[in-house]
Amino acid sequence: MKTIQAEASQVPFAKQIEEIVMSTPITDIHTHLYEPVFTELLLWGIDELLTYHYLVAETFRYLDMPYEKYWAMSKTQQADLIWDTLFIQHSPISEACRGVLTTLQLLGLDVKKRDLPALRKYFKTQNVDGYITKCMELAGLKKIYMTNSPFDDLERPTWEKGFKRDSRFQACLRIDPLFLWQAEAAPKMAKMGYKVDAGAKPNQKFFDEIRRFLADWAKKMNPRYVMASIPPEYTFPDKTMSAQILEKAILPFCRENGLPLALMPGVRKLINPALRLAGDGVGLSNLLTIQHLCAQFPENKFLLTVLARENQHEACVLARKYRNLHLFGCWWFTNIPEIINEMTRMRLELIGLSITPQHSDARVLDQIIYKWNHSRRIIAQVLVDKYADIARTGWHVSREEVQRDVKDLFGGAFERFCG
Ligand code: RAT
Ligand code: ZN
Repeated sequence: MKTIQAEASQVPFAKQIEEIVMSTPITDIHTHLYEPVFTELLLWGIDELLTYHYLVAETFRYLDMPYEKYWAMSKTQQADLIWDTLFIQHSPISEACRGVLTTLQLLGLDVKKRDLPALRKYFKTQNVDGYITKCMELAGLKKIYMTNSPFDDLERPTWEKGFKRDSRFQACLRIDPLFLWQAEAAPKMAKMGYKVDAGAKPNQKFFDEIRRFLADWAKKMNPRYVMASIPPEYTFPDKTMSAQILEKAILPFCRENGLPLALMPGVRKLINPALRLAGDGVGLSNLLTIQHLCAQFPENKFLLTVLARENQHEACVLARKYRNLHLFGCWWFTNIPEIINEMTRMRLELIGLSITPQHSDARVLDQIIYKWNHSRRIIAQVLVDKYADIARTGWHVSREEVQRDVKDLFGGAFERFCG
């Protein structure tokens, strides 16, 4: 066996591992990107990069202008303001700011000139279809998973009409309003032709109707999994409508159709409503809920990413106990180098390679470039340390073995888990 250490005379150990991690194709299992048929729902280009909601929240730290004044501006004016505030008046060192710079640099643009009009000119010359391929190549992605909600009035009509699918993208069925039985769920479902009465006492017919809704949408979308983000307080089992819908409609539906249920606990929605999409916060989740679900429904598969840093260790321990649980990604506020590093080490040390360490959560196409570049670098460093630790015992890995392991981390373990 030709081990990586045996080749060390030509290329150093760390360098070889880094090269493998930087070049292995990735399945990006959670984004907010769309196939081009969804036209303006697929965001891309410099103004979208600058008005990313992560940057909107950071900009308001420096402004005293009323929130509404910002929202009344055109997209170009908003981008100008964010550029000036976060990149010119201060140095762009936050992760989201740095991300814009990495993206531009890897696209071959000169960030040093600080010339926003020139940057805009570059994006004007791109066509969407070719640009998707270009971004995917620069990020090293083989597939982009979308977030697709039947409750979204903007995307629903396209699904209802039907269209020829783009093989670069994979649908995922997002059902937050139904999962949490929010006020909008029943009227929207009724409008779509499902007999669900928000006020009535739930009976078998009611749960069957929800299953019919899920089945119809799964048929339209052919999703890889069903997904919901949930608040820290979400509890199961419980007497709530939401818990009953989960037990009697969503879980049986997922089970019978072999679809994993992806849960994203920890979000406190709109703690500052004036910030709109940028206004959500984080809270510590009660992961007993996840424990109950995994234990009570061994035939269901659960994907899990948790928002609070303080929940990550407990989530790892749960994954050690329940093989119907797969951990993925460093989600949203945890998608910063410090926490990616910590979470990736913790997961590898407690669970090994049966995890998916990252997803991009990109909302703007071009972001896949920086999100994956930054994450790959950290994952590479963690793996170098882990392989070095076992090498000290005399256990050496071959190039093929490292490639196998990295493939698992970048989609292989996920595919095997989903079946
Ligand atoms: O990270 C984000 O962009 C958030 O706004 C959320 O969309 C989150 O990722 C989610 O999927 O709920
Ligand atoms: Zn997301």
